[in-house]
Amino acid sequence: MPLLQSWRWYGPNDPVTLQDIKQAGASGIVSALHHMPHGEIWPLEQIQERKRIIEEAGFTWAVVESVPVHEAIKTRSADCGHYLENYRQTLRNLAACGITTVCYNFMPVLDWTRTNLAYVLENGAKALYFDWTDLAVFDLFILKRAAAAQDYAEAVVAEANKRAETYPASYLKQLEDIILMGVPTEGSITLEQLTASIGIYKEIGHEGLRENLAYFLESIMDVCEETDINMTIHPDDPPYPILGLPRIASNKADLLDIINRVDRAPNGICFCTGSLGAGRHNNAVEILKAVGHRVYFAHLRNVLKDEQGNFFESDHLAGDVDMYGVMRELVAINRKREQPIPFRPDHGHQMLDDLHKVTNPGYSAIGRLRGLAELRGLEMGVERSVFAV
Ligand code: DNO
Repeated sequence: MPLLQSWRWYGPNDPVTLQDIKQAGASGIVSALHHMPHGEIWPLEQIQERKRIIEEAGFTWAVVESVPVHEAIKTRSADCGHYLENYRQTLRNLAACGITTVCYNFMPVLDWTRTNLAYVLENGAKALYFDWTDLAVFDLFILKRAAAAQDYAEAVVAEANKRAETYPASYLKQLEDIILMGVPTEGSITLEQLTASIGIYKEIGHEGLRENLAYFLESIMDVCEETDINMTIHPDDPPYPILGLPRIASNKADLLDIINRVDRAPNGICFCTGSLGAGRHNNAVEILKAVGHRVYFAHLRNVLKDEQGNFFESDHLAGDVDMYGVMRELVAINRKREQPIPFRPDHGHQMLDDLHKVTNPGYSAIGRLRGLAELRGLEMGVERSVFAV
């Protein structure tokens, strides 16, 4: 039984159509009701309708990515109980439709963060890029967070000072928009909201956030067990605290803490090689070996870091992540499963014809098609050579 080759589809408004995905050769769809405001119950009829569209096109809806966790739950504020009940009901509604793998993250306020969405590679394709100095420019000169300078190396602060003087206003505005951007179609936040949240999370702290995650998981595990839902937490991207916000899913120790603190089978992991790979001390293969028994979903992509830890998203098979090693381990884990583990080529370069199109950052068709093709070939090679199938 091979891994389930999957593809993220943002729904009927996605410029990449289900027919495009057919041509790319995926068979599982990763989708969400992105139009639903965070925290609201996903109505059964809307889930059924999305499922119908996906299945009529010949796919299975393999994973929901994501059912977002409302900030009231992450911060365990007064209305946390209300949002937990909503979350449980959304899970029940998904399970009633037979969708039982759910991805989520517990990153405070911001989801994944980049500083450049169109970093031009030598071959002319465009990639997503993260630069600590540009983050510092945002932090020091746009957000103007108190004592932000303490969080960066001196050389980074010095360079950020220089850049802030030379960057045109339009570039600074673009940087602001990129950092404040959430998931496309789910909306951005404002500088004021970000500043207020940073204050709240300062009180909560690292250990407090870990406890809030455990509380969330404890609150939903009964429903998961009753309905056969597996939850998969997405690692922090990048895997570091940023802008003074705590991060608790950044490395092997964090992931082990998450699965051991609430030691129940549905408490699983979305193994994202690109997010983890951006961490200086993270070895993706070693992490997969440690937590593989709880991996129910995988995002496969690669990154290339420089000495400062800045990184761009490189070709799927070429970068700091040993993709061969990851695939070998993933195939070994999958061979012991009753259901295939879905994986998707996570992000791809904007390339060829897509350079002339407006696409969701990271989610244009051709770059992901290339990634999927490479990963599919790698999987077959591993299967045939290592496991002699
Ligand atoms: C970025 C994605 C993330 C991911 C969420 C999961 O491309 O991998 O936005 O969907 O963090 O909740």
